[in-house]
Amino acid sequence: MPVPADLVFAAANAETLREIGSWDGFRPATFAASEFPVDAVRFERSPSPPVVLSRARRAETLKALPAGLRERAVSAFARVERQPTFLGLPEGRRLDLSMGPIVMGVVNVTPDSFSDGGLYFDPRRAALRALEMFEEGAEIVDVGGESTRPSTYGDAAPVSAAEEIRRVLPVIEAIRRETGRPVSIDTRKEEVARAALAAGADLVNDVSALRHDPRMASTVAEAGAALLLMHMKGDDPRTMQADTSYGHPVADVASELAAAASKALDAGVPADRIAVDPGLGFGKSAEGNLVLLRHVGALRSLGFPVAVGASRKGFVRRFSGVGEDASPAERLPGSLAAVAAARAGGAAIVRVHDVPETVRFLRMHEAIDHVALGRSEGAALR
Ligand code: HH2
Repeated sequence: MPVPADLVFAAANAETLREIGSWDGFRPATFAASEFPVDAVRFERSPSPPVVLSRARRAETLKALPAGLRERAVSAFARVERQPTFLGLPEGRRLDLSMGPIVMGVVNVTPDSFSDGGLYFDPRRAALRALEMFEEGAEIVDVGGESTRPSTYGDAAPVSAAEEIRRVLPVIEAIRRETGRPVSIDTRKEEVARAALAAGADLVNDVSALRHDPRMASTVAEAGAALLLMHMKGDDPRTMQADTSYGHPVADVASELAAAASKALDAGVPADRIAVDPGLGFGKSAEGNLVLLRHVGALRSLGFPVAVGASRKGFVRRFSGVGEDASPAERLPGSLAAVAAARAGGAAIVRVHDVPETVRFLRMHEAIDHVALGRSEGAALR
């Protein structure tokens, strides 16, 4: 079952429409201000410009389109509206995604990860941190044994599958002895995924989106596990920042994720066990990361839950005005702003290092969004 990468971009103002239009030479000047907000449906690998529909007049404009385009536009809109409310896990368990983004806590069992390298290299400390993250409100913990930091942080040493397994397996086993809560393995290597799944991992977070090892998809399918497909430009974290050019970051990333999802489906991973991630910082320019964050909503039109990982990354440091030598904690305000953007775009999962702060931040957003007017509870609070 192929996944078409027809994307729906919601353009709430003239500037967004102009930006989307500029990718294909579309001329938004022909639209009156009264037509906002509009939806632009961009068809991947199609020579035709994006189809732009005023939301107020969507039905009549759709009718006027040629039949082929109309069908694709209608199914693209249907996909955006029918968003997955859960991610399937082994043994019939699920991650509930219906209440806004859930938090995926990061535990790197590495000596050299860019933000927490060395902190959890000891398996007991790593497992304790994972359990603590569940207490703090994480719904899933992502355990990784290889740093994929770009060379701007100094080259990460290559890690063999055997060494990666030696690092992560005791951690997953220790977590499993204490809890059945969902655990994810962050790896590109099929051997590592296989060992982690056998030890009880529920989800494979493949930062190469199946390009590093094509056997990965069938291994995940056999285990009945979930698969998170993350976009990376190129296959090697050490060289991924060498060329960060795109036709347009959102359209290109979406079409590559759609291709990866098709491979996963072909290998037997059910659609309700697939999630996608734009891979912020993985072969993207600093501005490219911002554009992807602003258009998370468009990635949702692929029909899979979208995960976003901006936590503490270099572009967050840079745009939030934090010095290079500042501690990782100083990247928190910028990271939370990225969480807010991901949430606004409808992201289902946010991958973060600062779990309690992010959980509280999201709770506050929920409270603001869902306040029942006219009902005050108990004493006045200030
Ligand atoms: N980012 C990192 C690693 N894995 N997986 C997904 N799905 N999305 C991401 O954005 C992502 C990821 C990089 O962060 P970290 O694991 O903290 O660093 P390192 O690769 O240096 O271990």
